[in-house]
Amino acid sequence: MTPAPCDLGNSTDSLKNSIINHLRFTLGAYVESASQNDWWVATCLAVRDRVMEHATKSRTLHRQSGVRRVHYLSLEYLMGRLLENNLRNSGLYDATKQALGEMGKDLDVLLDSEPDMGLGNGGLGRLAACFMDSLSTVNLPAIGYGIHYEFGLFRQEFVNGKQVEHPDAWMRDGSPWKIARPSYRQTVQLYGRVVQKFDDYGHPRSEWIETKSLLGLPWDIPIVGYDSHTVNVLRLWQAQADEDFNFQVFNEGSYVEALRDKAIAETVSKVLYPNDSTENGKELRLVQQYFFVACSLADIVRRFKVGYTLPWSDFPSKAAIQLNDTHPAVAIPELMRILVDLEGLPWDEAWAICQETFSYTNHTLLPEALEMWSVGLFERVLPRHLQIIYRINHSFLEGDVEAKWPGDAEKKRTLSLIEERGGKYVRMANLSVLGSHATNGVAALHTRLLCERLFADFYALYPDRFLNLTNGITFRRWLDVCNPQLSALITETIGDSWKKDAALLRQLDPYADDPAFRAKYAKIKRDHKVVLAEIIQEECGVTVSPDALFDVQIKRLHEYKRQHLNLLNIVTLYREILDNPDADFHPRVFIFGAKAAPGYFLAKNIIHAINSVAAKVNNDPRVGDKLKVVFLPNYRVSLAEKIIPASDLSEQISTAGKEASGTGNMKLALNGSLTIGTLDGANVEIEEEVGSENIFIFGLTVEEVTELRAKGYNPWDYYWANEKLRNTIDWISSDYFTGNAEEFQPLRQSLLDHGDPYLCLADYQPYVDAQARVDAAYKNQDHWVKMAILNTARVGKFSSDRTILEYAEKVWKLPQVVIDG
Ligand code: 9GP
Repeated sequence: MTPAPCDLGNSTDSLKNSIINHLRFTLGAYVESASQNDWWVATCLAVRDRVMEHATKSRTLHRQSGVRRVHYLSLEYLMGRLLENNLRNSGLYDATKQALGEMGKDLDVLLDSEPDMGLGNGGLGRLAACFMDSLSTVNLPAIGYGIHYEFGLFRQEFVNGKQVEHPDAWMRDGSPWKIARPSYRQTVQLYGRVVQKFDDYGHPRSEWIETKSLLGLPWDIPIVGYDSHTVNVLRLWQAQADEDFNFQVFNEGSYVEALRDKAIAETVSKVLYPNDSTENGKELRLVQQYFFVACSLADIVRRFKVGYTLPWSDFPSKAAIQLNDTHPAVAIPELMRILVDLEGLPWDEAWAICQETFSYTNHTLLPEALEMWSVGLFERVLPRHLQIIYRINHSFLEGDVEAKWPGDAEKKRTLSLIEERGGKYVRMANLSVLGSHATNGVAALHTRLLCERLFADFYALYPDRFLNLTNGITFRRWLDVCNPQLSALITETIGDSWKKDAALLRQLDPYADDPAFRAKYAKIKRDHKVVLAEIIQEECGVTVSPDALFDVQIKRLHEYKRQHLNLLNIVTLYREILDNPDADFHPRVFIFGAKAAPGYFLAKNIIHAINSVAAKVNNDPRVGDKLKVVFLPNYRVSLAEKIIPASDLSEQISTAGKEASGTGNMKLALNGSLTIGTLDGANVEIEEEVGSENIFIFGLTVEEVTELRAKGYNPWDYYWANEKLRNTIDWISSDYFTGNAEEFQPLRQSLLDHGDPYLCLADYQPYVDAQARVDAAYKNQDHWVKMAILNTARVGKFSSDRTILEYAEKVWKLPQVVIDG
């Protein structure tokens, strides 16, 4: 029997019906008395119903046509809120707003009540979220795989200016976006030992026995593309015990103990590690990585086997697997284990399949962020995988390395998958490069440094395997959703095709000279600043003027990102204002948003220092409105969406060579915030695009940094040579700001006694000078707005649609598959 079709139309009436039906039948609520949360859930479900149809269609068509799919493996997805994005991408925004309006509900209020899905730390996780959006938008068959963390990135609060962390229970009340898929549950093995068995023909085979097992329950989140009917899914694995209950222990009379194993198993997907540069050495982290990788690979293999009887050599033509950083690198030995131990393939054949299947993106050059696992720990958790890694390593060193550099022990030492100095460690970055057919960096400069420095020997061996794929952002969320007013102005001026082809934004270029357009553009910026001023008042209790220059640094708190360099400039300005109250200085609000890893002591000291300086400056009557400093607590995607459209100046001031790309720099430039930045990461390409006259570049280049270090960098030389700098550092580390001169000694020591590892002192004066250029430029508002417009017009290159299409063409060799409406 064919069921009667349900009304899933896009009209206002049809949406109204769906929302009411969900209120009544899914939530059991009366329309008259439903809570705000009920309305939000019912609205999400009404949208989800319409999207699921396309998700099923996409999956079916991808399966039937047998096309290659990409599987994006990432430990983090920083999705933010989904409702508005889904409404705008699917074209349901206006009808839904009206439907709710007719029922006396304000869509904006509902949108603002959605908790952020913060399953990531920063750039890497947000990039994965942008990529998911683009994959659906450009009609590529894709599945994202990750972990269903019960707690996302911690919620940050400031107590007396210091960071305090709280758990982020983002789905305490459930989430209407996720759908359980119990029929695709997987079992994962861990620990145990390996024995060798022989088959009837005397062929040896390894068996992993006496393991502990864990279940992985998949949750699917549909990913709606813009103006496309492709709906891919993000599949997140939740860890479960394979037996809910230990009956033996229960029968022995211990009810609570009987649930112990269940609780232990569930910790695996409990919480996201809150460090954006890895948590080396933690057993639970390794278990998390293997858990989600094993579930995902089993799922990919299951799909490969369903309906086909293809030879394994066809596997890469059906499945591309992208490793988002080294976090999922254990997928390489896992696929080898599946192919060799479970499927009985010869080693060399399996290895060829692996290399053809995997590709790897490197996101950092920071040595402390390059993952290494102690061999002892690895062997205990994944004994068979360690054996496989040893064998891969042996074939590699005695094969390609020996052939290229015969008898060169030093080359073998640097290229080995095992670090041997100071204990034995598995090098996940080397494993990722070796097990993949393509390794990419995320900005041109970063890729050059990968090839010249981090992976120089691999590059010498396999030059064709390296390529650059500059990062991007989705212009839907980072313009259409977060700045609908600017999006509307652009559409009114050049049409709406830019939403799918961002290069078309260049058509705005001539409008920079049009006074009427400039006035509209400037008004939109000012309106956003008024809104942000209200948020600042509410969150920080500080009154700021929307006519001040809003100077924004929003990103993770890390020494290499140099929030403390920003602070040095602020304190310098503070002194100048006190010394010279009549100086012609345009009022400025310095706005920070940043979380520090809970165990990162110096980063927390910097947050405290900024908050303490802020408290003094903001309450100093001699300063008045000229200078304000605010640190908005709990920086997250939804807060970024409010700050970015209101920003005038974007701080991208990392030490050259340290920021792989950055993506906040792209979001801010797109929204007409001019960059003050070093020649680092994607700043280099932003300058190329917007023109050097529309950006404020300063500081040491990568080459100059290397030269300076080679000469022997001594921060004391800068300290003694520059009185302003000396006064600034001494003032911060006095008792002036907190009443306790000890408070910021860690910061002072890092800048002086510990050698200033990120060269703040070397870049101090060039930075202060660049800030003076900014001040002068801002005074000519007409010209400033022109520069802002040119930033919006010229950053089309940084659309993640472009990035994803490059991955599809150059790495995954993926066809676009258009799904009919
Ligand atoms: O630090 C990089 C950042 O520069 C880049 O934009 C982002 C996305 O590629 O990745 C960050 N790296 C990490 O979060 C950890 O490797």
